Amino acid sequence: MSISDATQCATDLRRHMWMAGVETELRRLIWQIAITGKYISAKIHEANRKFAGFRNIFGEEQLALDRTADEILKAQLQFSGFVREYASEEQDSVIVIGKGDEQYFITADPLDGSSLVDTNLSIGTIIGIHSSPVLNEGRKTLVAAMYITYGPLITMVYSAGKGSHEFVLNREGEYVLAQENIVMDDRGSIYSLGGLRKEWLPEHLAYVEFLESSGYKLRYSGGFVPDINQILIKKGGIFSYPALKKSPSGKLRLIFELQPMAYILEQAGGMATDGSRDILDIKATDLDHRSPVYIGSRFEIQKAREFLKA
Ligand code: AFP
Repeated sequence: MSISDATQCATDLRRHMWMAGVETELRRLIWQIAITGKYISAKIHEANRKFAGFRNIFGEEQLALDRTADEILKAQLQFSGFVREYASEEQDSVIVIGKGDEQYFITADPLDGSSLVDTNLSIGTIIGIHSSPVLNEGRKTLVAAMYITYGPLITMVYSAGKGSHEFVLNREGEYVLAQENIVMDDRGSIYSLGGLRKEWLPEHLAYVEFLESSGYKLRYSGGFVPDINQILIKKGGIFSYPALKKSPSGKLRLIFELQPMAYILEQAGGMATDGSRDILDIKATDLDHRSPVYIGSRFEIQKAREFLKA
């Protein structure tokens, strides 16, 4: 039976994963992380209510939110009993949270884009689930990836290596299937670019001029999760945070941000590259490893490779 047949009536997350044949412990872990999104979202709302009208102290609250999201996530992962090590963008080193015989190793950006909280734009949580220690090539260690968007709706996209699927949190607090097996088109019509234009390298600028002369529309929020979500849900386009003159490795972190998103988009038929290598084939050398990125539908990524080679 195909996943599609089997999940016709499997609209909630747990049932969907079960019908899709996701292995028991991984299923429970993904569920536990998805639920954590509810607690993090409650904290975002709490902070916004508490500090509305007091913008000058919002910076402190934003830092506190990052830490709070990290604490909540770490506690939930520890509680799950499935996680041996936790690597978070909020921590300087990998933290051992298990007893030593647990199956999974987690990378997390608990609250990406937190500087946007006061603007009421969407922000998100990004998770990589690995079967071995995380400082390696993502393609060798990742067994699942997921992200949660905190926007007008809370949505969650996960892939456990059998397609990428989108869920929406409903009023009853259940994640309900919105799209199963998302398939991106070969080519899209939007572009989303980070970094200052004056800092871009000539080959990147030439690529952007190609996109602009081809009629691509600019769509950039400054939040990696909603910007990638937009490309996935619109089924095409390109997001790039390129190498910059002052920072040749760009801004975004390989294991916390780029590899989980590359995993999800590849599972939907998209691609992700640093200009020459697939993002998932890059071996992380340290937790702070950064990389330029071009991620989206196939046509745009292949074009980016041609321009960057030239
Ligand atoms: P913050 O978590 O500090 O808000 O950074 C967000 C982010 O890491 C990522 O979500 C965006 O894609 C990127 O930075 C935006 O960077 P610019 O502000 O340079 O456009």
